[in-house]
Amino acid sequence: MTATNSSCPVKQSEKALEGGAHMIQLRNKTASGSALYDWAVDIQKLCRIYGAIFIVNDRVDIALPSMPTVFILASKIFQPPARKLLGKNKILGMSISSSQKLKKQSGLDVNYVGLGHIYPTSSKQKTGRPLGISCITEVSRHLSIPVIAIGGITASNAGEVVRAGASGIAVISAVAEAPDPRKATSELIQNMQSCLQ
Ligand code: TZP
Repeated sequence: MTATNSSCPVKQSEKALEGGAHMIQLRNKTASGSALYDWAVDIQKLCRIYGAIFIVNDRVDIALPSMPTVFILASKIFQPPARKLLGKNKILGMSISSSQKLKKQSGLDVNYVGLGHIYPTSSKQKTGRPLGISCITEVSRHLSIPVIAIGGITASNAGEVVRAGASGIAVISAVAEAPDPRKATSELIQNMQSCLQ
């Protein structure tokens, strides 16, 4: 999964999709609702062309109503209220920043968990100590839903992340800051896949 928070998220998404990204997450905490909505419409069109999944971070209002298959990564909106808002055909993910927090969630009614940050990252403003890959193994052992590893993931550590039990990775810097985002995406995917063979 590639997350995009750049000033031109549509172009960035297109490059990542060309490189083989399976999911695009629109993650922007400052843009206006109308800008976000326009980006969401354009990125979702691209995702349809490439057969990829489109996720909107937290913003249920943007993800609704004209986007029937949008997936949501929710860190603040929790089920069941979020579930009601989203309707039946939406898929809900939840961000988890430690295995302790996971244990506190009773009746976890989400479709996947975003776990991070695994390594040091500059993409999150408030970051404590990185969780490290052992946390991926611990959390994925407790869950029967996919665990998506987040934070500081690069082509050189993507393999160990997958070997530790992650079903996928979510990346910003390694793609957005790469000289060639398409190539960077495809290297990340290759390195993950070679660890699964
Ligand atoms: N959500 C999706 S990716 C991400 C978050 C919070 C952080 C990505 O960190 P990095 O180190 O830029 O890949």
